Amino acid sequence: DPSNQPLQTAVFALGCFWRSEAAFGCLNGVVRTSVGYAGGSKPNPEYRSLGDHAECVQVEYDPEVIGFRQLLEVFWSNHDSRQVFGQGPDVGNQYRSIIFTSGTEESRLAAVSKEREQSKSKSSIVTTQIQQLEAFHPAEPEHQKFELKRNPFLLQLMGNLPEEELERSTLAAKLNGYAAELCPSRIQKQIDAKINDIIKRGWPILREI
Ligand code: MHO
Repeated sequence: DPSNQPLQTAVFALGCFWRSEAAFGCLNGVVRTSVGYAGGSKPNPEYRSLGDHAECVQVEYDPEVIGFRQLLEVFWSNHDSRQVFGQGPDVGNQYRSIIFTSGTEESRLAAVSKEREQSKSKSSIVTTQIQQLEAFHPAEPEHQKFELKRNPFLLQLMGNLPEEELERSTLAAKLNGYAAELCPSRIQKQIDAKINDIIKRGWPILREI
């Protein structure tokens, strides 16, 4: 791990989890991402029967590099929190907007950020819920790093890692965001340059960005 600090974990629901995972994966300080279900009570949720859960991303991050506050900014800027019935074409309770917290400080930061978001416009209501995280249920492998898996070129560039390695890899989290074009443009360009360089040098395997 990049520093000696223990990693911290945050979970957010903001629409389809393929996109959510991509949006957080490319941030510096994010070490691992995974998608899953949380916010409901159904035991053993699955994609086609997730019950009352929401689609979520779990973000493991290095608190020396990125903080919960910055993750909240990424949360707000990557979905429309005023949509009652989901995001765009994705309609339903499973796409609702939730900030999961652990402890009073995170709850306070979440509440402050929600008030700030609401104050930007009074003409519609921010629907985002703030909940203490109870359980995060990891989703099926085919939903993990979904955007990256749609890109055989990038998978090959990483040396076609086995599933378990792909799920735990920081590089895979980054490239998943890159594949979806959801990295901040500075990072998107950095990765472009790095990939071009690798290709020019004759296809060694990409191990880090
Ligand atoms: N409309 C999306 C939803 C996927 S998201 C993981 C689809 O292509 O099925 O819910």
